[in-house]
Amino acid sequence: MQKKIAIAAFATWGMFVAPAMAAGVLLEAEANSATGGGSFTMATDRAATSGGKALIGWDADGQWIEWAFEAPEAGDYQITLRYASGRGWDIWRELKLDGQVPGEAFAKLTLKTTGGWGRAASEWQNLTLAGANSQPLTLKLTAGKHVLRLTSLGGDGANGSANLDALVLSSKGTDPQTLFKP
Ligand SMILES: [Ca+2]
Repeated sequence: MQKKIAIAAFATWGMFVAPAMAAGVLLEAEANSATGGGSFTMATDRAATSGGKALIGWDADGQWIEWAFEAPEAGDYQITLRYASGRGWDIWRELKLDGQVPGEAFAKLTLKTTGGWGRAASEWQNLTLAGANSQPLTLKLTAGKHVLRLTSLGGDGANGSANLDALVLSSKGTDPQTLFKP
């Protein structure tokens, strides 16, 4: 299931003051807690996947993946998707946190083509979700249990097909790239 990762934890000791702990959560596509609205396949033949596996066949409008996870600490978390799409058009996803769209920008997220389906490492993209002002979108999480769901809204073409490797939630000061497990 989900892995909680503490990148750096410093104990207060003697006269030394602890820096803030940087933290994040790795949600592997293949280690979801539920899926629906279509049929995913777990692939082990794709290049450079986190955990060695990815979910392919995210093809249908309304098809969704959900993760139950625990936030290690309260705070604002950025969201980074590792995905592949060989479609020649924009594809769209909706993000829900605990059953609600947590802000207008999450109602319709636009993902660009990555030029393939992840058979080559270069066909995967690690995309940190950003708003219209190019600033990273953040989820305000309390410490403890949450549920995150991504749903396909199709795309600007025949469908919104994509493959998903993993998703990372990272608190400020944590490089999301360090949380994937290549
Ligand atoms: Ca994976």
